[in-house]
Amino acid sequence: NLFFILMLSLPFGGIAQEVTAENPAIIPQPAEIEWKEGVFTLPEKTVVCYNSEAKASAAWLQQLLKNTNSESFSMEGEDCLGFSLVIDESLEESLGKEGYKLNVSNDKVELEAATENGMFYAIQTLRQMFPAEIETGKISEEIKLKQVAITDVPKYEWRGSMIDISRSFFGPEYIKKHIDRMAFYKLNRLHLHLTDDQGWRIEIKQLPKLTEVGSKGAVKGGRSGFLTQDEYKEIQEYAAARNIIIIPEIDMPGHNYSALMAYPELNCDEFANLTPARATPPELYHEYNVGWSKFCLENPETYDFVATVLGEMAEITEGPWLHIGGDEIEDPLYEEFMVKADSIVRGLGKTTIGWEEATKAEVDSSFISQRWHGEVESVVDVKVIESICSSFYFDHANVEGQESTNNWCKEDGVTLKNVYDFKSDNPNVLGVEAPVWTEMVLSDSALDDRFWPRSIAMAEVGWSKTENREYKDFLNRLGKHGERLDRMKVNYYRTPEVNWN
Ligand code: TNX
Repeated sequence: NLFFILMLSLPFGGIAQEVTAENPAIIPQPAEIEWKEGVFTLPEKTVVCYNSEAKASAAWLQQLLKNTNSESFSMEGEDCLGFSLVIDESLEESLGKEGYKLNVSNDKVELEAATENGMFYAIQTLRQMFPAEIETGKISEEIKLKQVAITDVPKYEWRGSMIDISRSFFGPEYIKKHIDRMAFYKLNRLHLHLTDDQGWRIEIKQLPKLTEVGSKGAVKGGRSGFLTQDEYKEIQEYAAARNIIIIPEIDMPGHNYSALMAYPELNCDEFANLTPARATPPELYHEYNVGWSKFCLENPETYDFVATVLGEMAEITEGPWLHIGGDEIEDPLYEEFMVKADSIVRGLGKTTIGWEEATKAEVDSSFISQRWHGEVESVVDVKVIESICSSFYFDHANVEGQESTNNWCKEDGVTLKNVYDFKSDNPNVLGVEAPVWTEMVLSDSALDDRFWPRSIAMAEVGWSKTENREYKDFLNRLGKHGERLDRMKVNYYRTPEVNWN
């Protein structure tokens, strides 16, 4: 095992010489990392000491140590045996809100950060230094960690992942599993595409038909269902403990047939132009076409509906953002709608995010544009999230010819290298985010295959300095994560480019 050090006793009795194996694979690559010659041997008894700010963080470390041979407990103060955790807000100047320092020396492991979030990441890095067995059970052998000095800060503040739970429903169990995996790779934003033509997936108490009627559909072969507000809040809390903020998307004014089914008065023309609605009575939609359904924008009641939905979403959402979609729709009143919807969101005390088309309208300068094709000439100077489809549309094939993929943006698929090579020259960039649309992703294992390992490449794009990134070196480190991903039960696409361990 690469994580262990082979100890050779010299024949003439005396000092043991350490022959070090390869360094453990840390992903994403830290800003500064210096491996040392020696090791830290985990003692049979450890005392994790922490200052009062780091109390909750100590519990995370404890969770890791319980799978080792060391008997461990934690306490506030400075009587440490092996591990010390310090959270000190004055470190924010050098480490930011998410950075950390991790020092493994001869007799101790020291973790420092300005916030619980930074400390959480220090622990994730440490976790990657332990043998992969730690993911699944107790290791009974003695554990040696390589000595190292790490100072780490992220490149971008936005390192996101998006699940389309509308086309095909993925519930709390999958979402939490995804949050765990994201957190391990220091991803910090989870965008949930909650509504689309095929299904409405979030309970709105004042508009019960949205879920009574609108949640019943899905693409052919996909699951239906919805999140109750309580489930949504629980997911949000689970995510927050792992430094992940949930961004809910209510896609408007198009992509909303499921809402039109529930409340037909939101249509201008009683479904006359809507493809599936030609059936009487109208049926839920199970196909893949986009760009055909929309709210009646002349109708003032449409705005009541929008205000009610966004009002409830703002109430249950802890994060500062609401995503209002805005993609793929033609309407003479489109721009006016986006401006009004943006102001409704701001009135609720949140910041608006929308797909890049929205910036054809004079939205507020606080608006955040999520770029997917990168072709819209924005009329406002706003911050952007890069989700450029040729690099980050993970519904696309991992490799040319992969089954059950629609590769409209890039015929030969979005390869690991396409992801890794992404660079933004946009001065307003907040970071990166990869969506998986689920028109053709019907099972948990298929969704895993689309997310992994491409999300790991994106995590490094989002976290690591450009000058610290090198594709061959990344592939090498990624290969060493194979066993760990197996143990975490991730059904990742085993790209032949990587020598998986
Ligand atoms: C475009 S990207 C869409 C989605 C589809 C996706 C399929 C965007 C804002 N809209 O509605 O699911 O392509 O790749």
